Amino acid sequence: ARGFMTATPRVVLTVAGSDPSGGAGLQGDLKTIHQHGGYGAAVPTLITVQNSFGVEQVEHLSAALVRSQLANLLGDLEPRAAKMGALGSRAVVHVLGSIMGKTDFPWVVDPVWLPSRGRPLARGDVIDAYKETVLPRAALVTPNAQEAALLAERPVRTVADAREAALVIHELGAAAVLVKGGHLEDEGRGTDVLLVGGELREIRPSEVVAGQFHGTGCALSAAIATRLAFGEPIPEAVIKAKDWLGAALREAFAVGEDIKPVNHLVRVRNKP
Ligand code: PXL
Repeated sequence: ARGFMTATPRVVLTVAGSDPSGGAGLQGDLKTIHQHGGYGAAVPTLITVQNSFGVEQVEHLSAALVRSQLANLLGDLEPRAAKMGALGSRAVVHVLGSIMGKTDFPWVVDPVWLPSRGRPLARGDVIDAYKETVLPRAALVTPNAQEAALLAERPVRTVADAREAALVIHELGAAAVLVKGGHLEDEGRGTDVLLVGGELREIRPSEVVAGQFHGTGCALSAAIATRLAFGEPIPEAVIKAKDWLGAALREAFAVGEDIKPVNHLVRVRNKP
């Protein structure tokens, strides 16, 4: 008789919005997780109407529906790591905070409130809700300069500002903080600041890829989460995810007529 191999993959969960254009959100995350060797599981929080020109419309799922999806899933599957992207409302942020408190795997929190173009992905005052419930339970939070400024309540224009903001966000309870430098001014552009284990370091890109791309932040946080699922420590996971993202931008896909999505299919050179 023929035997069957039973492989147990590393499950990586994404809790995010739907981007039907496939570059960002759930769709982009699943591709990223898969490309890094993880088994992607996905809980949608909101539905966008979107193409390469931006977000046209946003419809939020109820907090109760997000809660049942998560409770049902986590009663069965056992993720090794998770990431959260757009949550959309205070009520959903609170649901995530309470679920995180009952899990023992690391959560990468990508605070997504505004898309690069189009309608806001969050309504009402979600920032305080993040501070109260989600940040204190995050293994890593990955704001860009604008999001870091909102969390830290100070301007973030230079690498020095990003370092200060990372310290403030760590004080808010996030175990580790990555302030992404893609929108910093001048020579700071592309330099990320990572605060982990009480140590601040700057991570320079091997090359700054000019242009605007879709799905960049989502791809980075999903790649980091998948690396954490394989047991990689945060600094290595961040550095290697960023290397992969650089290649994914250099070889961005020509899909749609306007902003190009990152190339999730680019080879991962240092698979976790
Ligand atoms: O880029 C952030 C982002 C995250 N999640 C969803 C999005 C976007 C940007 O458009 O649509 C669902």
